[in-house]
Amino acid sequence: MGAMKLLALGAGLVAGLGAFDASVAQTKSTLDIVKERGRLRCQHGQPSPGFYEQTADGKWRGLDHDVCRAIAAAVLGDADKIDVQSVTNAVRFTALANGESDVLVRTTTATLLRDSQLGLDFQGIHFYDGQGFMVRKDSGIKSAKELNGATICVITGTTTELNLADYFRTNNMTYKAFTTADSNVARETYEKGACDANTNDKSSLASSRATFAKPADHMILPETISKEPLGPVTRHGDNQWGDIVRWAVNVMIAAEEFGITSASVDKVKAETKDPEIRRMLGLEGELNKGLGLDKDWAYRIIKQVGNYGESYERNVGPNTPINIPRDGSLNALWTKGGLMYTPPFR
Ligand SMILES: N[C@@H](CCC(=O)N[C@@H](CS)C(=O)NCC(=O)O)C(=O)O
Repeated sequence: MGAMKLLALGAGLVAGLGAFDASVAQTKSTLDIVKERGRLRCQHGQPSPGFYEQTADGKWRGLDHDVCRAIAAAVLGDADKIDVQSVTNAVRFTALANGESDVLVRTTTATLLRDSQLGLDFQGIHFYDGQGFMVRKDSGIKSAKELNGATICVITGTTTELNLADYFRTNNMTYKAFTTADSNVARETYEKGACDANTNDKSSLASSRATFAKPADHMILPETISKEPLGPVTRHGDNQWGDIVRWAVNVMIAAEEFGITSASVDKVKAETKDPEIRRMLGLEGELNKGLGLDKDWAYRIIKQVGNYGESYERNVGPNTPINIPRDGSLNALWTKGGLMYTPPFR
């Protein structure tokens, strides 16, 4: 492709950010496209351990990846039928809006601008996060308020970059930003000591720290400087697909509330008399109809992926290298003082 053509394409991509019209580009529903293709195109970013990462055999796993697995289980009957796209933060929204992926699940924060100006919709929240700072323990820094004049590693095209500016402005402090679109470069630059602090969502900091040669040499400062509600994103205008994605996540959360796991779902399905569980599992009513899915859609999510708590524990919980405690956090179930709450299955 010639340079001019590339330039034109680039300009188109940028322009597309503000003016994308999903109805023009896509006449077929995403559900039909995915079913015909037989694979779900799931967009993650550069690997972020615990959220989306590749194991030695090339398979993807993680809390965010499990959302894609849930959608694939519901729609295609098989949680493994996924093709992963891995692009940088800077182009993630354009790639989704252009139809290159069916859903974006990659530690992405719901914000007003993203929801209303990029041709996208956020489909619920599956991890409540907030931005923080990581420093080397031997720096002696104990609070973000001590970062005046610091050099800070930050990834471009993120809410992180914007919150960083807000925080220092509000606190009348200055900083030098080391910016990069590449999360690996941000991580490595901080680890080799070229930045005094690394800033990101606290979960991402925990995830990065787990990749360091000496994780115990680093600490995450106590301040949380923003709200980062992370959730899956779909194209604006395809409401049924949006419903599928949102309710796939809801099934995982509600299954935990109802005490149903991947191991127990068969027994529950055979024996339960609970009306709401019966509706969720397709034993009564027709809750599947509006989604365009068969009656076993929710059963398959629980059977093949598990409930939210199972996914949390195996991917980011205290028994993993990521080690993000859940008890007492916003990510606990609402019945345990957290924010994980779904509308009723009726
Ligand atoms: N939640 C923020 C920040 C997202 C973020 O920076 N995520 C990290 C997680 S380590 C990242 O960039 N990962 C690599 C990637 O997605 O390419 C946003 O939506 O802008």
